Amino acid sequence: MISDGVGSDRPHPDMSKARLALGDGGPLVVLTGAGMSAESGVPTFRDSRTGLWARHDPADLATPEAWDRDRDSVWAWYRWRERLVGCAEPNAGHLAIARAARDRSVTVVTQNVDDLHERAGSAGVHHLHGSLFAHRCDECGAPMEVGPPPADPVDRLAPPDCPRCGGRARPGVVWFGEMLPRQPWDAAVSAISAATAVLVVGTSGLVHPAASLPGIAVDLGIPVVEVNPDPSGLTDGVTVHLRDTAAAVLPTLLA
Ligand code: BV8
Ligand code: ZN
Repeated sequence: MISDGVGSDRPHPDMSKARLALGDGGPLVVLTGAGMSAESGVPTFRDSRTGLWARHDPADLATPEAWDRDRDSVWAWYRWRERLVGCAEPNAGHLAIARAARDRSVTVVTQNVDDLHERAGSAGVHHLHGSLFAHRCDECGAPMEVGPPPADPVDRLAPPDCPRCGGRARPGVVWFGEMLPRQPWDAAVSAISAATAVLVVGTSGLVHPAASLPGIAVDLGIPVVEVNPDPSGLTDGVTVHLRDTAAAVLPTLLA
């Protein structure tokens, strides 16, 4: 559907081309970015700032430098994001991706650190940039239970101590300047190499190395369909660009 603001349900002019490109049977890889969760109310990295987000630039805070400089602010920001995601629900796009796995092999590879794909029913999700809910000790690396985030946003909060070594908890995400974990990356590359189609949803294509994944498919001659209301760094190279939002088009695209 074209989300032209008047609720029209005219099929998207490129929908049949996109459905043809995805085919109807072979293994599908779905690569998602922050735009996938936008319609669940989770802000993207580059859209207008709201709430606590207003005072923080994610690209600045999601770094080891910010963590070394002001650990309590960074920890508070991540706990606020956990709370925000905990109050969010998977949107129609997440649900459509989960449903598609009933009829074909679907591998979800996400840059997102939320759990909305899992809560929509997708299994085996590969998190290239880690997870908001995988806290670990900054010293010995042991997974840590840190309890629920505070009910109200706070500007500063001290991360708890590791019961094993006395180190401090850190968020289980990959910061800018940190290497990606091998397992999800290798899984993503091998899934793409074996795919008959790749669907890219809600990413600006600016963050590497994740942004290089669709290019692997393009180089292999595998059709790539992009869903994004705006052009991205990937758009020039994809087979079809559906200029619309995830929740608006995925239920039809993957039906
Ligand atoms: C690495 C977890 C090797 C944290 C994230 C200089 C020094 C060091 C590194 C670099 C450097 N220069 C470049 C680099 C590499 C760097 C990088 O790519 N930087 C960019 C900014 C230039 N990458 C790294 O550092 C990576 N590691 O390279 O290691 C290395 C090591 C040392 C030195 C050199 C190299 C690690 C990157 C991982 C960072 N962590 N997340 C956290 O969440 O707090 S990345 C973060 O950005 C999120 O995961 C997010 O998903 C991701 C990418 O953003 P997008 O998902 O694309 O989101 P964005 O907001 O940008 O776009 C949203 C899109 O959705 C838009 O296009 C919009 O139009 C669309 N949209 C909006 N609404 C909807 C929609 N689409 C559909 N439906 C809608 N409703
Ligand atoms: Zn420890």
